[in-house]
Amino acid sequence: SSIDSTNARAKELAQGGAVHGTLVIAEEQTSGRGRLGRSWVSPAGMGIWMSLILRPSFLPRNASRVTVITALAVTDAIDKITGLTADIKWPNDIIINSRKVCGILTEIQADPDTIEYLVVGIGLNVNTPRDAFPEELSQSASSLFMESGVKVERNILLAGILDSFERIYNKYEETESFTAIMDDYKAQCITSNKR
Ligand code: BT5
Repeated sequence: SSIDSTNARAKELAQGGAVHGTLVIAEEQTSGRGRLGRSWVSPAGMGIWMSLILRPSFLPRNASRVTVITALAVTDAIDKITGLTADIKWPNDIIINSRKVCGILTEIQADPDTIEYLVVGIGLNVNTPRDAFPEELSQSASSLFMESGVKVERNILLAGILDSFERIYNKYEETESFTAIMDDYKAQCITSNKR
């Protein structure tokens, strides 16, 4: 129900041998983390705060591809379940109407040639009302509820994200071809060809 950070917990579990596909999910995070020591606001009961443990067969230098796959999975699920059109802001933000609704944090433990484990964290503002965001995020952050006016069943959305993720990720692992995935990413990325 409440945890410091699902990414931190997932890394502990992965160190202890948790299997590929293990999911850590919480109602609330008390120290949700972004990249580079930034924090992630994760109030109780309003969003999806989760981390997936993966043990990929591909090389460490391709680990950031998981962020791309995750961004596509999240935008696909948002589109299918809410009808909202979400864009991707390179490298790890999901944006609706110029505001951030989701951030992705990918962390790896690796040797030079082998990924021991990878944790992909997803923070998605689902039913967050405007006044639940701190003042400093009031211009930049949004939620699916704020954008559509409709509350979204988080379990359904969670299932949708995992479904899309599994489809895209497995296809990549099986074929090791990233071209089609990158084409989809570029088509949705609002920062392509911009300074
Ligand atoms: C991210 O970092 O966008 C990655 C966020 C990942 C969060 C998930 S939640 C589950 C898992 N467990 C964790 O501890 N983390 C992951 P970054 O690109 O560095 O963006 C962070 C910045 O986004 C902050 O400095 C704020 O400006 C802004 N921000 C913080 N909380 C936000 C929120 N709830 N909605 C929108 N923007 C937010």
